[in-house]
Amino acid sequence: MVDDQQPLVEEHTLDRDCTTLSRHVFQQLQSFSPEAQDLSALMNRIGLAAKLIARRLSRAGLVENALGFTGDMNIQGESVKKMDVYANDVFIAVFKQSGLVCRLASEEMEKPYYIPENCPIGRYTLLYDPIDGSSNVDINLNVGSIFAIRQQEGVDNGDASDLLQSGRKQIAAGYVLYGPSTVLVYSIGKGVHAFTLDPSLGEFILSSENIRMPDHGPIYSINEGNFWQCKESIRDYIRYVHRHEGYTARYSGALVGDVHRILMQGGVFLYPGSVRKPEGKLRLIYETAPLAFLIEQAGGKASTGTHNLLDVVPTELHMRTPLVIGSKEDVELVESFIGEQERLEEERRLIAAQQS
Ligand code: AHM
Ligand code: MG
Repeated sequence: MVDDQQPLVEEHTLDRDCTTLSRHVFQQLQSFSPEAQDLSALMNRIGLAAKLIARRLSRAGLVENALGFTGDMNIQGESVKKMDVYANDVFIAVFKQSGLVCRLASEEMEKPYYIPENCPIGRYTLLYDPIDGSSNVDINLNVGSIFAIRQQEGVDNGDASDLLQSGRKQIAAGYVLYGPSTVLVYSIGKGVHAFTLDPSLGEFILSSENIRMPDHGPIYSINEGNFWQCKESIRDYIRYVHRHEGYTARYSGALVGDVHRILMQGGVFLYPGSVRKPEGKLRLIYETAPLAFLIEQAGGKASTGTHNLLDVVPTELHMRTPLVIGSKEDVELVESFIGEQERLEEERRLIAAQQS
């Protein structure tokens, strides 16, 4: 009896070990169509970028020029770290000569980067934040990469204007979390799946399939150091969770880590607008929209506080949005504090941005 079952156990283990990223995409699409081939190859390349970045992070304290600042500022006016530049270049390098991606747009580049030799055939654009939470890099805490894939629409005369569309145009999105292990979470609009890098194989292997997040969780994740810069509505929300049992705070300084916790355990992450900066800090196209796509796919919700985040149409590549993301009930609780008045203010702000 036991002997009879033995091969089954091994079969199961082998099957799991063979469920690599590219195979999983084919399984999801149930075809070897050109679209499935493209998406599988795209995910495979993103996986390669993640492995290269994970390798450098794991040895950062031992190699020259891995840690610290470059001395430059990026388009956001933030000091650039050496690891930001390395990771940005890794994504470009893995997509060169891929024949898949014509344009890449990232937090670290003012304008999209074109790979002209791919453009006649490669109709995809990669949007990415190469190192999210880079303040954690020099102290060996978790960081991430965020990515989204969009299909190019129409002719691009060099202004990439077709990128200025809502997050609903994303065909795939995800993130890589560089923590105690390296985890890649992705969705192509068919659920959310997590892969763990098996260093002995050098492969991302499926570790959780069809992740569904709870409708409510105990975590609230916000930089409370900004309490007095927050609008009164957000201060009221923070007071509410302080006064009610069942809430606990977690904030790592890296969005990917905080959102991953919420994806797995439920709760809410907020980076709201402040009185002085109503647009908040996080960028729409390569930070908040990809995460919103993923969290919706897992049964959660993402909002600016007043509007569904996936409906926001960017007015420029590096546009920022406030973010409230996580379990449905917890996001709706935050929204209930924000209310009608701020919803109207937000609408006026978006219309003004579109007209300017
Ligand atoms: P980065 O991509 O430049 O690292 O900025 C984004 C990060 C997020 O990962 C994190 O949630 C947030 O900025 C932290 O900001 P703050 O230090 O203001 O709380
Ligand atoms: Mg970031």
